[in-house]
Amino acid sequence: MDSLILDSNTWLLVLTGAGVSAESGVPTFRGMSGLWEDQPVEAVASPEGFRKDPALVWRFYSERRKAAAAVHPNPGHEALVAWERHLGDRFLLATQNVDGLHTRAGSQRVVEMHGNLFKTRCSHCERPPFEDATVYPAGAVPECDACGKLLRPHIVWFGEYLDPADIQRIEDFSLRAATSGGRFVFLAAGTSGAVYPAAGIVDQVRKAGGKTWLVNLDPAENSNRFEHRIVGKSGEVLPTLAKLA
Ligand code: BJW
Ligand code: ZN
Repeated sequence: MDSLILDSNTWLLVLTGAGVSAESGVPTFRGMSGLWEDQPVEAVASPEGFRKDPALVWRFYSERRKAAAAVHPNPGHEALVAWERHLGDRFLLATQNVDGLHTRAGSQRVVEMHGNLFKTRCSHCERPPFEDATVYPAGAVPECDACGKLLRPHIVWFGEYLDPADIQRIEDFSLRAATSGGRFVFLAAGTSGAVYPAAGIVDQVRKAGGKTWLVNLDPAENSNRFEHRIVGKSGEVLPTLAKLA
């Protein structure tokens, strides 16, 4: 297996997906065949789904809050913490995962591109997102203290824009990495490469002259765009992949 050298010249951007949390016991989207209770995930993870049946959407997210609160980070999460300690500001972790496990493991330089399961925001007013681990009872839909309209999970659903500040952070890091005179490396782990804009980062990094690595259990939809591909579980591969120099 090739080794990933992380030395004082290296800038590392990591992208993680649901596969990285799989060994903690969080089901992946592909693993669920894109279904929840026999309906497509889009029915409960889209603005249309929320407009149609907000109680159903809150039941989906309440169940996932409960499940995510009961699991723990795995060796894959821990390896990323060690890499970050070694590289400091030359490290950035962009995650599509909303379970908060990277932060719980100790990662600090994290961009949660698709939001966070343990945050809620108003569907209507400008009240900022707030911490909320409440598991709402079936049928309940919480309302905003400020405007009385419906609260919603702080999640980026299909067809919604990612927070421009999050995109900017990834782009700024990539620009600094590419112009640093050092070695720019991108590693994606546990992601099917099917959802954009995350699945397109590999192309941007290659254009900027970066090296690209993929660690995934199955072939990803964008596999052939990576130079180095390692098939395996992130909790087994990541802890031994890097040589910290
Ligand atoms: C292991 C493992 C182990 C298992 N170790 N590996 C460009 C082209 C085409 C379409 C678009 C485009 N740009 C935007 C779009 C539209 C859309 C999109 O991408 N659609 C595609 C389906 C084609 N994107 C959007 O709507 C995004 N918004 C946007 O771009 O706004 C502007 C815009 C709007 C409309 C049109 C055009 C532009 C928003 C995307 C938000 C995604 N949200 C979700 C659901 C909500 C979160 C939640 O409730 O949790 O986020 S979708 C779902 O997929 C979730 C995930 O974060 C995301 C990615 O999934 P991920 O992480 O890759 O998981 P899986 O399950 O798919 O794969 C797991 C992988 O791990 C597998 O490969 C396994 O093999 C592997 N694995 N165990 C290592 N132990
Ligand atoms: Zn409000």
